[in-house]
Amino acid sequence: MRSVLAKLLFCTALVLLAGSFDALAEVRERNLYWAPEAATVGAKKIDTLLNFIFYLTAAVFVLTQSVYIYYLVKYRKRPGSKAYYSHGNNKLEIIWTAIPTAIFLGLVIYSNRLWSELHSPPPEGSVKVDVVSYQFGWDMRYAGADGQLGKVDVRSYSVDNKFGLVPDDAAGDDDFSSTELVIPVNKPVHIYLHSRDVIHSFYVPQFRLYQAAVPGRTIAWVWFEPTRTGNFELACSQICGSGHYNMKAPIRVVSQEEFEKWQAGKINAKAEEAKAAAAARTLRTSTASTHPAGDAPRNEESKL
Ligand SMILES: [Cu+2]
Repeated sequence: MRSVLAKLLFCTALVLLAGSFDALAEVRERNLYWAPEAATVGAKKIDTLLNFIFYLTAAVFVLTQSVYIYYLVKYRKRPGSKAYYSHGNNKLEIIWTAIPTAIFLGLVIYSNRLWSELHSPPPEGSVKVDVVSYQFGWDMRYAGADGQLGKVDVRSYSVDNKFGLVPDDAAGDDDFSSTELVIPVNKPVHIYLHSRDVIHSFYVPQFRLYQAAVPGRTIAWVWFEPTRTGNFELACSQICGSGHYNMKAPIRVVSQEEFEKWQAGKINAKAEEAKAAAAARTLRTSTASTHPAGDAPRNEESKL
């Protein structure tokens, strides 16, 4: 008994300790014993369904158990009382079969409609983000000034090409990257999910979103619309190796103005970077043409 108590105390301490490290994401101060507060349009719809099922099940549980306990006490064994043999009641049987059937059918139809709504094509004008998972982190890629994400191919992945951009596609030249997922509020966000190595999973509890990232595939059906600004955490929820516990990235849902400001800053930085790279290339070419042999001083030395 004492060892069970010690184990329970140890587990509670662990949970409390894990909770206190929650520095990046939204800190939960209320609603601690329920799901975290929903933060997307789809999440709210999922909650409506989940809450309905929960309260219905709870009501049925309380009702059936109360009736059970009542009859258990009422017809307990007492001296002189005789057992009564019942052979059932067809009318009652039909009623208590028909009601659950109708409820289950309703739930099937409603949840199927919700599923297809959440998996419908993303609306026009969604913010497109390429999210690449790897052991053990996340890289995000956004379209540059042209508003177009460059094409990617799994065969193009390399140390210098972490998104697997296809070199011939000019649309990818101005794409910029980020290690945090910054998105505007009240606007649909379309995720293109990739993995560079093993299976990972895109999981945001407040978005009620869980989608595996499979190497070699582009998962293009994930989209959502954030309903409130705040800091959240993108955490991998597929055990993917020794560093899995720490595979996370910050998510910032910001106002449209703040998003545009951040985007403009990133686009400018990318343009500056491209300019510096072009200047370095020109310098290299001119140096090479001045010293066609490539390594002039040593050549002169060897002549001596
Ligand atoms: Cu992972």
